[in-house]
Amino acid sequence: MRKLILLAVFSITILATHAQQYSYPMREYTPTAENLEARKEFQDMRFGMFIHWGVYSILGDGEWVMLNQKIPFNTYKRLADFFNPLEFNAKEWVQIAKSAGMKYITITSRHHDSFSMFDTEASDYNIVDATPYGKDPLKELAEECKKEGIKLNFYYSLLDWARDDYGFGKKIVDGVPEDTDWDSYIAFMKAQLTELLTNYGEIGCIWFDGHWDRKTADWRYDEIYALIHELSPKTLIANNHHLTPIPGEDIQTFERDLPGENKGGYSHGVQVSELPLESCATMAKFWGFGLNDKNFKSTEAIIHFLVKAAGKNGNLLLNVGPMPNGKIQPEFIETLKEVGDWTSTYGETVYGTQGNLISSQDWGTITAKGKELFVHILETPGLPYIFIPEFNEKITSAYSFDGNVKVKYKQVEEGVFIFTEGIPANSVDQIVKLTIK
Ligand code: FHN
Repeated sequence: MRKLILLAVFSITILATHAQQYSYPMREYTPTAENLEARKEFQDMRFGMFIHWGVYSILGDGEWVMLNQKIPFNTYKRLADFFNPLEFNAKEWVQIAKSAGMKYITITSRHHDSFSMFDTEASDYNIVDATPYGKDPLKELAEECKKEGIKLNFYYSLLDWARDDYGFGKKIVDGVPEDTDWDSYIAFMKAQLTELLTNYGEIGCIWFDGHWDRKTADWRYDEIYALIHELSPKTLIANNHHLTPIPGEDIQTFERDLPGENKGGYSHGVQVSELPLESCATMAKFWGFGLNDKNFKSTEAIIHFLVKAAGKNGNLLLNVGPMPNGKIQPEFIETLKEVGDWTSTYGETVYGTQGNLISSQDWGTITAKGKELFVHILETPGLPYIFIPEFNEKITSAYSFDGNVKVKYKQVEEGVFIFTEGIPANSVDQIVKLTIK
């Protein structure tokens, strides 16, 4: 009996954790026509570059180094004195992203360590005022992105490990951290967001992170989201809070996971919404530069992630953590070049496509553009065919991706068999083009 009661309590706790949502009133949100248009553009892009860059890169131990190595902020903040990324070249970064087939860049404007990577009046702890570098790399990046037709988005941390008005670690009472000036912190964020949305041209998205540090706080999203949508109606709002979206948001994020999955452990009980979806992932272990981080993902793994995300109607935001000198490490450049070789040939099977045609299959997934379907065979099944379950559309033709080989198929009530014999070998992704009626 005792066991049963414990089990019941445990299950209720789990359910309660799963069901945890933002519990403060939010204004009703009706996106404008231009916002809806921007969402569509965002979805069509499918592939973006995430950039985690800050003073932490100097220590080469990821972006959480201050907390992980228990470095007091007063010591940590001196890193700014040696941050002089003279080799930063926005042109180079944008070319790396572009030639990988990435269509947008999302860069950390301020991470949890409180350091602003842009010229801001709201805090002295920023790259222009506190470093020997003394320049604003986001300005350069914004100009270069505009020139090259790459959308620029800003990551913005809600969590701040250093500011008194945030009061990291303080208890939350009635939505507010004890003994802090929460109003001042909210005003600070609004001031920075206003700068980010007025000084850098058109910004595709503000990508919030850190909510999970204070699940019961009143983040005043009603005010913050309204400010963003008023200042720039086209700018989309994403919040990596690991919850089902809150009214006012335009994108749903999934960290180290595909939509609807929870392999990364951040998406417990999260419902997949109707909003544009985006999965973010690292190329090694850390987001910020890791000198000894050799857990590199293979080119194939990255392509599979991109294809599977598209198959679930989502984007992939793939991260690089540039080095303290401003360069992207050669291992990442090499892999991204290989990814670019793939996207330059097969990109049309992910950009501007629709997903969610079938449930996840061991062999791969399907993406679609109108009446044209791309069957991505990512794992060869060891059988002369793959089976697409619950597929009732009438197929009128089936060809290998290059159009040279007619592919055999058989439609039955339960789905369709695609016979793989004769399809050109491709160890990464064998693509079959189906046309449906
Ligand atoms: O703590 C951050 C982490 O440093 C990184 O920025 C990732 C990116 O999704 N988000 C947080 C963890 O959820």
